[in-house]
Amino acid sequence: MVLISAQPYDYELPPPGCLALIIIDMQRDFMEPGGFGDALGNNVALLQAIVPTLKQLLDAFRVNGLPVFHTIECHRPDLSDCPPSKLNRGGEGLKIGDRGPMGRILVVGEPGNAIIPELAPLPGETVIEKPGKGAFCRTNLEALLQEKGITHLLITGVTTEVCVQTTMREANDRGFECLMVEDATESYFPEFKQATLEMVRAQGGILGWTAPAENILSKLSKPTSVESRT
Ligand code: TIU
Repeated sequence: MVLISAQPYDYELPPPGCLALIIIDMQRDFMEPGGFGDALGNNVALLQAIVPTLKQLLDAFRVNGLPVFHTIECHRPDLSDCPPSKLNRGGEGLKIGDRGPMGRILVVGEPGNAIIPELAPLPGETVIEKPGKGAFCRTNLEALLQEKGITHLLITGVTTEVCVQTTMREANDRGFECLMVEDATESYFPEFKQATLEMVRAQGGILGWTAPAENILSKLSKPTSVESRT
């Protein structure tokens, strides 16, 4: 049994192949000036802190041949998948579908909608295009995970209290054992990130577990995985 030191208690790793890395919305629209996050009035520079850690996790999954799922928050060019309740939110800045310096905000295929180059998906890695905050809303993510026999999810990406937490709640309700990686998720609001981590692991892990990436990386070394596969 491989245990990861986590809060509120150790997280037991499933057999190899049953654990997936979920990377939520590490796209230019949230990470760079001129995108959706910026248009909402946020300091996007705050999100950069997690990129090296997330890259380490991604590399570890790739080296061990473990499943990785990326998501992007996006809408069709005609915005038919963007309800008015979402389209009309926000402040004075650019709205979804408006043209900004990185193309149309949150529209699929536009330069700003791309995942940042450091974490760009490799051929064969699944990219889930999601119109909502949660990755299970109007996507085939649940079917894909079930098809592959995945039961455990490491949840990472941005922003902690919006798309990351929504996805973790959706996954938890669907029976997945979820761990939010503390230093591989970030928010425009440090206090919201902290509160999210605390609410996830409160009440005996009401939504799942949290742990720093190092606790996972130290248990994902290639020899361990190869050994347990044989
Ligand atoms: N605004 C904000 O914090 N987040 C989003 O709109 N989407 C995601 O979290 N990806």
